Order: sequence, then structure tokens, then C-alpha cells
Amino acid sequence: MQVVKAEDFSLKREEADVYEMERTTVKEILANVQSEGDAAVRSYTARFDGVELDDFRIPEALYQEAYSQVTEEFLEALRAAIANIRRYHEAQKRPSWMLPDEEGSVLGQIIRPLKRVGVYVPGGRAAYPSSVLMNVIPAQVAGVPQIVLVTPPDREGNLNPGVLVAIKELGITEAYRIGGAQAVGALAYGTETIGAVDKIVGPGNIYVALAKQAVFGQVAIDMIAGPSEILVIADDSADPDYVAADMLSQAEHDPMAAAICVTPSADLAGLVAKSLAEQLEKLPRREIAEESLRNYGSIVVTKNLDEAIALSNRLAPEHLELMIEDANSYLGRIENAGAIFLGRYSSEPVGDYFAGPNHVLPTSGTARFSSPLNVDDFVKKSSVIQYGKQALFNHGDKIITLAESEGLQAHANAIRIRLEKEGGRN
Ligand code: HSO
Ligand code: ZN
Repeated sequence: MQVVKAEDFSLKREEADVYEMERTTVKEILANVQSEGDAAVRSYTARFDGVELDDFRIPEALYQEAYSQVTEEFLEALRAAIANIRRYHEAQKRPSWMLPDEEGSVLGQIIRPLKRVGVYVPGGRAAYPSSVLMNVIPAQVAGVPQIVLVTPPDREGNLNPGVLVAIKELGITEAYRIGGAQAVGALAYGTETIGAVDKIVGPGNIYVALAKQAVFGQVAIDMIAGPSEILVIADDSADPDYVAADMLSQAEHDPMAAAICVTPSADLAGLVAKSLAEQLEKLPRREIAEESLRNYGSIVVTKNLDEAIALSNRLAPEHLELMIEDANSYLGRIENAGAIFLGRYSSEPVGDYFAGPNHVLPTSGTARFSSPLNVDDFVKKSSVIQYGKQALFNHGDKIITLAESEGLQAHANAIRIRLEKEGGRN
């Protein structure tokens, strides 16, 4: 683990489009799903997932089996997490509103849930029950009446038991054993047995990401997650073992993940480096975490806390932990971060799994302009305009002036005809 100075630090990320081949494959899959429907999905599922399925629906028996495979502790923890996540997202809900004024006009905004949303849940090693909760609950809280979930089966047609239990616990009744670009195609275009959705959310591998990008416009999509980061700002009051443990919690996700500690204390920097090496030894996913640290990990020593915060604002990390004395007093100075964790007990996994805020966060510096997945991602808004006679007569002239200034006579006439017919003008 290298220790560097702030001015020498930058987070290098791959820029070039290295996915030309995958893009071509995805295009072909999507075109076939669009024209052949279920038959295409069935044949890609056989080809890529290695299993022949007549019916894509997840059979009831699989759920029952899943419940027998998870522990009582898992179920209890999952239910507690669901309650927390629900409560947090309930607080985000905003009502439609109307703004009446003295002239009798009413202006407003009607907020309605999307009608049908597809949630993609990856298979294999990245099949996280927690991600099922984080993607589904905001949609449920928004009031989306039809939530459909897709997730790829293994070669026996089986699914991750934790994921299955999460689906059941959330009350999702429409879930299919399909994955990859073919699942994205089925959701976007619809097939004989799967109805098309309005929006697709959820993480996936490169094929899923490219497929989502390709169907964008036909349907809405959530942001495409890039490699993720944690940045820990720590001072001498921090426990170096905690800093290292939290960095590793993000590093074990992905060899592309970035774990960065920024500290004004050279002492702490040394201790964190040492602790990282020690804790890494014992990790089952050591290889992934090691590669992540080697390529994207850093300990940055700054002149002071101000410089640490400036660096963090520049990087706009997905996760930011403040393990510094009086962390709260710095909160107002954090300009760009997906989620901010304050103090020594607010470790990233508290947020990944349990506290309530969403763990789908803007990655790769996009926290400069985007937000965690939230209830607003599952609603759409309509403006409401109701002018009465009084309002139109009071302001009609101004509207005509603006229309004529743009050379749009029909616009001006639409107003003028009312003023003239109803005697508001001579
Ligand atoms: N830290 C991940 C979310 C997650 N962690 C899921 C565990 N499971 C988001 O960057
Ligand atoms: Zn995580």
C-alpha cells in the first residue's frame, strides 16, 4: 500500500471503450428478443445459463426450499433491515401539490408512481439479498403497482436462497428466472409471457449494463454503476484497524473498487497501512481485495483536514467516512458524496445492509451531479395549469408580446381570440 501526498494523488480509471465485442453481442441478443420473444429468451437461457426452461416464472417450490436453507438469524436480520429501509424511504415521499392564487388560477404538480418497473438481480457471486431490498423497497414506497424481478438461474435452474427469501419477504409476486441481455430485452420490449416495463433498475455484469444502455429511451433506466469507492477521512483520533477494516469492506467487492484513506496524520497513515496488510491475510476474498488495493488503493497524507476535505470533494466518492474528532461539525462542508458516514461506529456495512438509506449510490465521481437511488426514481410528475378568466385577462397581453417576439402568430392568436371574444379587449 502506497502512501502519497495529496497533490500527487489522482484516481486513474479506464477511459477507453474496451467493450466493442460485447456491444455487438448485446445488440444481436436484443434484436432477437424483440422479434422472437420467449423463444429467443429460452434459447439464450439455454446457451448462457445452461438450463432449459419451459416457464420462466420462479416456481413456488423453489421459494419453499429457500426458506429451509436460510437460518432463523438471517430471516430476522433481513426483516429488521426491510423495516429500516422502508421507514427511511417513507420519509422521502412527497405529495402532489397545488398552488392557488388570488386571481383564481391554480398551478400544481401531480406525482404518480411508474406503473411497471423491472428489477434486475445478478446471479452467481454477486447475488445479494441486500440489493433486492435496496432496489425494490423505494419502488414499493413510491407506490409502483407492478414490480417484476428477473434473476439468472444456475445450471440446475436454482437461485440464491437468500435472494429468493428476500423476494418473498417483500411480497414480490412476479419474478422470473432469466438474466443477461436477454432479460433486459424481455423487460424492455415484452414477450408473450413477460409484459414490457416502464423502467429497469438494478446492477448487473457488463452485458446487462450495455443492454440497459441500449434500451434506454424505449424504457427508463437507473444509473449505470461504475466501479465503486470508499474514501475515509481520518485523524489521530481514529482507530487504524477500523479504518483498514472499512477500506477492505469495499475492496473485497471488486478488483476495480477503490479504497482510499485521506489523513493529515503521517502516524495514522503508517498504522493503517500495517493494519491493511494484516487484515488482508485472513480474508476469504483476499485476492480480489488485494488487487483492488494494489491498483486503486491509496493512503493520502494531507497538510491538514481542510486539504483532506477538499480532496474528497474533488473525488466525489460513493461512500465517505469521517472518522475524525467532531465529525458532525464538518458535515456542512461535504459537497460531493453518495453517502456520508459520521464517526467511528458508522462503518460502511451499517449502510450497505441495515440502517435504511439506499446502498445504490452514485459511483466514479458522479456524486457531483447524481443522488442515491430513491423514491423519486420511481415516480413521474405532471404539471397542472388552470387559468381562470381573470388571470388570462390580466396577463394575456404579456403572453401575446412573448409569442410575437418569437414570431409565433398562432400562439399569440390563441390568446387574443379569447380576449376579443370575451370582451377583455377593445
Ligand atoms: N457496498 C455496495 C453494496 C453492498 N455491500 C451490497 C454489500 N452488499 C455498494 O457499493
Ligand atoms: Zn458493500
